[in-house]
Amino acid sequence: MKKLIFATGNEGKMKEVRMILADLDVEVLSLKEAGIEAEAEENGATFEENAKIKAAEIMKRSGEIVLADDSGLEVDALNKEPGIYSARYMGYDTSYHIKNQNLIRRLEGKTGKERSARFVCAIAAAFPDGRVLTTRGTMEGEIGYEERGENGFGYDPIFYLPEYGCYSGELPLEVKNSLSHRGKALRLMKEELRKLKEEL
Ligand code: ITT
Repeated sequence: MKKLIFATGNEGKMKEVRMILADLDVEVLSLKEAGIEAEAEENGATFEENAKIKAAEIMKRSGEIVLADDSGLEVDALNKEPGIYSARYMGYDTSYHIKNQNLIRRLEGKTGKERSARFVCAIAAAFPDGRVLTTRGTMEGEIGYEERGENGFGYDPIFYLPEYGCYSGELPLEVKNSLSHRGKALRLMKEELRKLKEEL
């Protein structure tokens, strides 16, 4: 295995992924770098299904080993919304400031554990011989009362980590990667890839 494609159009994810996979000794290409434009339609019912759909579609088109992530925010008091619809919540083109303010408003009157939430990430790897692997990671926290921090992307500014006394948007990238749903899922996948490395 000399190279792999990470199938995302999300620059925030790509930055995290590059750092986490840096020690795998494999060239990690974004879709853009691989010269692939369109993305697969994410019509699965779970994070894993969507990650598999994305990875398999791009693997078919490129013939390379492809990793994809499907991730999102589950808010317990909102029946795990926005969940697999996190990117689509209130519309793809709606700013995260508006999405974040909306979630804060929907939790008005709730305190402490009633604000519990988690980030979930499923990573799928699709191989040219048809094999597909998936891993999952989560990061537990609470929806905060305001937006804080300039780091990260998406819902990071409202994701409060009680154990650390700060918001995900305030974490430097290395620290977020060491705690995050994506960091956990991707490190598990990295171990799987290491086992297969000689074979591929
Ligand atoms: P790709 O499908 O191209 O990878 P996307 O942004 O559409 O990019 P997803 O379908 O996996 O990705 O949607 C995940 C959404 O969940 C993402 O856009 C954020 O809104 C949110 N999200 C996931 N991980 C996050 C993180 O680490 N920090 C903040 N928000 C996150």
